Amino acid sequence: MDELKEIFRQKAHDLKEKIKSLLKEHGNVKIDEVRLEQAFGGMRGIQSMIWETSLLDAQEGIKFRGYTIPQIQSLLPKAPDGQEPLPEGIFWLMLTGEIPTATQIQWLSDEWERRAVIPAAMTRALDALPPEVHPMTQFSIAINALQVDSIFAKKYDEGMPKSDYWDATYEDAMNLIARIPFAAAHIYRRTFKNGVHIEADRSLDWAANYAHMLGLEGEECYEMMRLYQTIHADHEGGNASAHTAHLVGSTLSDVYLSYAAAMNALAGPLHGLANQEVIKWIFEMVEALGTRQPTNDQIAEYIRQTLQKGQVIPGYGHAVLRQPDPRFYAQKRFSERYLEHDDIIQIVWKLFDIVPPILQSLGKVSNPWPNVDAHSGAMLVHYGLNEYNYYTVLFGVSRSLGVMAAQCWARALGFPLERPKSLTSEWVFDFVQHNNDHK
Ligand code: CMX
Repeated sequence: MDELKEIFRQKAHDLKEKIKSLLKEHGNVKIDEVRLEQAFGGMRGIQSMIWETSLLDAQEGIKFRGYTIPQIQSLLPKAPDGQEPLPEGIFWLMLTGEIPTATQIQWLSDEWERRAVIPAAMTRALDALPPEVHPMTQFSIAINALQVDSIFAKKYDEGMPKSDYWDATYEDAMNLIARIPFAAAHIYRRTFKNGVHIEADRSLDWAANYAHMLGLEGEECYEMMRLYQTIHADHEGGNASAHTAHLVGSTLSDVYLSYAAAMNALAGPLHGLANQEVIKWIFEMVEALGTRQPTNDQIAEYIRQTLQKGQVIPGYGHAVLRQPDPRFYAQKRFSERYLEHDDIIQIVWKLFDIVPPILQSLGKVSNPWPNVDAHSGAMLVHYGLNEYNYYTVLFGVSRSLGVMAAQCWARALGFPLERPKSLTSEWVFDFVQHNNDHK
């Protein structure tokens, strides 16, 4: 058994035992109560699911196994001469709770490279699609096509015992992560580069090789991709994509099916698609104003016009966060180092000053601050990745790391089929009436 799998196996075994005795002694403890407005309001904030890999704090932002974004940037192994964390490290951390060594990360990088065998079913499925199909739709189809190689599905069919579910899930998760950049790069090149594909450079790490296969070259691009893939990896379990994976996985669908479902959720404009919406909106503004160097007053006026049209300002607001997203700051710091003089980056920074007070003045926006999507597009454009309807795929590739680590945990802890109770409005009216009558 490889070292990563053995560490995970041991930790999962120990935690499973602890949870068993916890539930035996304290299974009736209340950890939350549900208000009517939450039931009608997208179940916001209801504490009702377990997700091991990360936890979101409204003020401090995402913490991966207790480590903030600046901490993981400083602690996780980096490429030689690099300053940004390697995404291999965030996966190791999420799966084991331990900061890996450089040697462990080199092994993981090599292991993913070894597992990156692409089934012909995937390329055939993609190449049958017209190129105008949205890249996220192509991505979802590609992931479903990769499912042909699911070890879990095959072994389940052969009568695998429950005690082996975690093992087959780990194998699938590792294969999926290894293969997903190839699927994503294939989509980009077939859609936007006339099907001229770029051979993998197997000497590169996972993120750098993905950048390379897209056609983004050079150490600075690779560093950007390492950062991008690390910070988008996970955002606790309640967000739409992670929660979808959790729900679908709970039916014992294999990780390919649950991750494909997650990507369909990520493709919505209130979730992952916001990253393409941000840059689209910025470019529309630049065109409407006739300048790439608008003044603050021009930008403020354009924001008001967007709001008057009944539209949201993409990249701003969040269902949980109540401070600027630390992932926004991580990208800002990167851009201050490399991209300070880029006009579009300058606009992103101006928006950071101008949007929040305007949203605050509406009196209804819970969080006027930028989220992760507010910054990423400007960096991608700088490095030549201008096709913004591809951006959510980049986000999705990164999300595979969190979703796969979480699926391994869900299987190892033996989480059951998810099945919350729903109600009708009529039931609710009757319930409230009944409560009033008995006051
Ligand atoms: N621009 C304009 N209005 C906004 C807004 C924004 N950026 N963010 C919130 N609001 C509005 C909401 O539309 C809502 O208005 P109504 O009551 O008229 O419907 C009101 O403020 C209250 O909403 P909220 O409690 O602040 O926000 P929610 O938790 O309901 O929604 C989110 C959160 C992210 C969907 C919302 O802020 C939004 O639409 N932002 C823009 C899209 C975006 O950037 N999404 C990416 C989020 C990150 C991710 O999940 O990937």
